[in-house]
Amino acid sequence: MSLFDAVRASSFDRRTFVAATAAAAAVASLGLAGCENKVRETTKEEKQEIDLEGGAWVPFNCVSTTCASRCYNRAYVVDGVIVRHGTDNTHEDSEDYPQQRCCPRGRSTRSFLTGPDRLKYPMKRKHWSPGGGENSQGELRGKDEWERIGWDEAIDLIAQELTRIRDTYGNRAFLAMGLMDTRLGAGFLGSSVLNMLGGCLTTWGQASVGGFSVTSQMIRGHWSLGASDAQDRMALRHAQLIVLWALNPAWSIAGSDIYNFIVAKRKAGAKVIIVDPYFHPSAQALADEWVPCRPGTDGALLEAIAYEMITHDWQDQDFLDRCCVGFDADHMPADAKTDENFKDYILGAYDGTPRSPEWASAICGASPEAIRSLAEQMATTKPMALKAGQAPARTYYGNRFAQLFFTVGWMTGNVGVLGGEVAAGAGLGTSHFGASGKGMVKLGSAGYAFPQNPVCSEPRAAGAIAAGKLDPEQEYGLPYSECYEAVVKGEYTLPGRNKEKRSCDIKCLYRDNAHSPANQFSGGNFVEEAYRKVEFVLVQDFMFSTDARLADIVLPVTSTLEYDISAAPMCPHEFVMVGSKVLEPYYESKADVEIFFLLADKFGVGEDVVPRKSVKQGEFNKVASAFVVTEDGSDYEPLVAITQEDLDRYGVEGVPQEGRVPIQDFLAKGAYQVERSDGDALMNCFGKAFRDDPAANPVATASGKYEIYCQSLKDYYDFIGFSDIDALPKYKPAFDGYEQAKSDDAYPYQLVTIHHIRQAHSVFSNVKQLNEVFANDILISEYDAGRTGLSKGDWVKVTSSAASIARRVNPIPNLMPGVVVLGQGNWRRTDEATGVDVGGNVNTITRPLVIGDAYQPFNSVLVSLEPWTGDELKPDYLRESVAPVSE
Ligand SMILES: Nc1nc2c(c(=O)[nH]1)N[C@H]1C(S)=C(S)[C@@H](COP(=O)(O)OP(=O)(O)OC[C@H]3O[C@@H](n4cnc5c(=O)[nH]c(N)nc54)[C@H](O)[C@@H]3O)O[C@H]1N2
Ligand SMILES: Nc1nc2c(c(=O)[nH]1)N[C@H]1C(S)=C(S)[C@@H](COP(=O)(O)OP(=O)(O)OC[C@H]3O[C@@H](n4cnc5c(=O)[nH]c(N)nc54)[C@H](O)[C@@H]3O)O[C@H]1N2
Ligand SMILES: [Mo]
Repeated sequence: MSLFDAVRASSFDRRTFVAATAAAAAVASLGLAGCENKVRETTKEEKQEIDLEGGAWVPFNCVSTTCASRCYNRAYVVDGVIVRHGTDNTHEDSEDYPQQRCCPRGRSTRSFLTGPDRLKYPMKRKHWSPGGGENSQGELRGKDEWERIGWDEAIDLIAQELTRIRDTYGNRAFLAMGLMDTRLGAGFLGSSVLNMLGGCLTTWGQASVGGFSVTSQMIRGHWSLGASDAQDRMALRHAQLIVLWALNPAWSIAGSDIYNFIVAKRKAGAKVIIVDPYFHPSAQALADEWVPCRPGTDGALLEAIAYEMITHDWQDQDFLDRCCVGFDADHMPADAKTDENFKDYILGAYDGTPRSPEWASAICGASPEAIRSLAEQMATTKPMALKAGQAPARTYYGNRFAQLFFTVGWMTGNVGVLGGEVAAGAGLGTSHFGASGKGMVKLGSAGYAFPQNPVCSEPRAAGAIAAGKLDPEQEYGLPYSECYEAVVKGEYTLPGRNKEKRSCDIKCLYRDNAHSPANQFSGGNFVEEAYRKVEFVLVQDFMFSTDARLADIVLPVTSTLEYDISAAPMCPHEFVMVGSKVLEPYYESKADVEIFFLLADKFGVGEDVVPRKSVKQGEFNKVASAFVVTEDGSDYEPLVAITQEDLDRYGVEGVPQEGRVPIQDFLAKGAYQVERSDGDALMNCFGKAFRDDPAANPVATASGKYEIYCQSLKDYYDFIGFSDIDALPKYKPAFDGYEQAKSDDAYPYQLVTIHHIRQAHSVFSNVKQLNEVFANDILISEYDAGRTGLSKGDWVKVTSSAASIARRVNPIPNLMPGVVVLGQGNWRRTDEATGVDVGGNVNTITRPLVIGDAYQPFNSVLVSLEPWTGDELKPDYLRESVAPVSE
């Protein structure tokens, strides 16, 4: 059996695919006329080719693991040195078949990977030695000096210390930090290394899509991660109105997705309305109208839109009657425990407060006229694409926002119609993870085998969250947002037990994956104390990152540019990439999986448990088992053809196979992109079958319909017990929300923590030229700046109820008063004397709240701003690296 066949047997379900293509065929048969293809200006790439001599262009995969884009990058390499960056020129550019051009971060890869923060050697903190107790000198973490050590010594020390900790305290003394291991291609993992020793505690929850996940699962039978919600990018061209609700694709999907909106607007003349407290760069490029809305108050705005629709009888009553439950008294679900319905709630039947535009305006800040106009346009322009980013779901009541967003979307009836959509999680892309339907081209699996975690495991938690089935009898570990507080306090909150706590005594923090929890989880003000409390900290990274800085041993890892072949994790819908070696492994770096095998050898774990495999073989396997959709959309075929000569040439094991393109061509080009055209057989119209015949095509909810009134959601939240929700969508003032800001002088501003163009979370945030061009300053309205005497470039202390950070201010005219905006991901740098984070990491001031289904309320934070009176601070691009220097 070839690798392709093996993967094919396990990785996609043919039946779903056939159903999806049937829907696609139905759409295609509508006879949509393909529009003329306009060609963008070509780049200066060809000229660059001429200018450069003595080297070669090599395609590579962006080093960012969690960016929503996956763009085509290439480097001109002379004698192992990158001398020029380039992007996709593998084919002519057109709207239907666009080049996958990279963003400024990808183009800064050379500076990033060979900059001063890059780790070169295994390092040990000078005053740490194994054995625990006094030997740890834990209070020096983050302040100590570093010593270069050899790999043998590093592996010995790690193995010795891990074994001691397990034997002395048991496996629950280990905490594996991070999210999932994308780099190893193994799905969710606590720690591959600790699992070999019998397992560890891990962290769990929702780091990305906030309250969308469980709510979406319960009310519409679908887990929302963008991937399954958004329409095909071709369908977007049929929208007459596009509403971007908290969506800034020019920054969050910078590589190419913003282009889809530009094309959609140009092709169909779609009008674009932005709902956001910030008139962001995408708004500046796309917007016809901006409806400002205070953070976390979207629910009030949505209720007023519903009110306008109901009072004008604009709702799609047919869709509501046939496909939804709970809208009105005549369509209540059988399991409802109250007889409240949405329509009467909105009209004020239950509390005497009609949700009028005037009522909402006082909360959300948009004028009643703007709300009326938005409601009318959303209700009467058809088809409409209503797309929400995740940010409003990353608020305290992100779950309630999710309910209201879908409900109002469904009221407009834009489900299962070409050009219409009600899509959540769109911050993760439209053409990328975003498009509904099946992946058109996908890389396969590396085929590594990792031991399971017997103590607790993220897969169980992830599966349970996705299914809305957390089980209090299961051990899931520490909720993300309180993970560091829990280490400090020795207890963590359990789901389904009335916030009952379980004790933990963590002695070892371990990070062998490509995530940066010390930087990225809320409740970051507990990080230092947590790290200093334990006996041993190990971090694997290519940078001297926030967590690496607090470790006892750091192991330097190779980036994917240093792999012989690197098959990109998480590729887009129509496009896969494969990089070749651009750089030799940086100094003494090793790939994560090589480190895993070194420790497996040390622990004496046999090939039967952990079969060894070279990085090259693993990456090759992903390519060999890649598949691509057949032209008529009815099936898949292997992407690459492989001959015995190829196997010999690459020095890998495998079986020759037929395929769409010779593997050598694929590797040389570095990419494969499915050619698309409007109305092609690959176009999928999400929700069409359900809309046409909901009885025959029920969704996976209790009633089989979309549940505006959702009893199971309410029951589930009551059972988890972290925070509340109602069965009916209802706006409620949030903890640390606008209503509190209004009445509490101590913290008058609402802080929004966005995904900034200069960085992909913590990655790239240390690149000087990106910092200079795209300074991540705290944005404040000109009105508030003027009122409080702040000018551009002034340093301020930003304080929440948790802690303080320092940043420069940038007053702008295009932001709501009362709101401040700061890009997340800056590397924490706590000033030991004052405790203020002068690195400006937003998660130093987000709080460790365990809410909802353990999602993190990153965007419900109230802060004060005061002029900085401490020592003089330098802007990021002038700061020196604090990485240890060792030659
Ligand atoms: N450059 C870059 N791109 C990225 C990433 C990155 O780190 N850097 N990360 C990727 C990942 S993993 C993800 S999950 C996505 C995230 O994608 P998103 O969650 O969509 O991105 P954000 O920038 O957090 O928020 C988008 C907009 O929401 C607005 N907003 C915030 N809170 C509210 C609110 O309560 N109501 C309203 N109406 N608007 C609000 C903000 O002002 C901002 O303009 O981005 C992906 N793309
Ligand atoms: N306040 C606030 N916080 C947020 C968000 C927000 O909107 N606001 N957004 C949240 C979201 S949406 C997400 S998805 C999370 C993302 O959070 P994370 O995924 O934790 O963030 P990254 O910064 O991508 O972490 C990547 C780390 O891995 C390292 N690394 C990269 N490649 C490799 C490799 O091959 N091997 C190893 N060992 N290390 C590698 C990088 O140097 C970096 O330290 O952040 C969340 N945090
Ligand atoms: Mo995310």
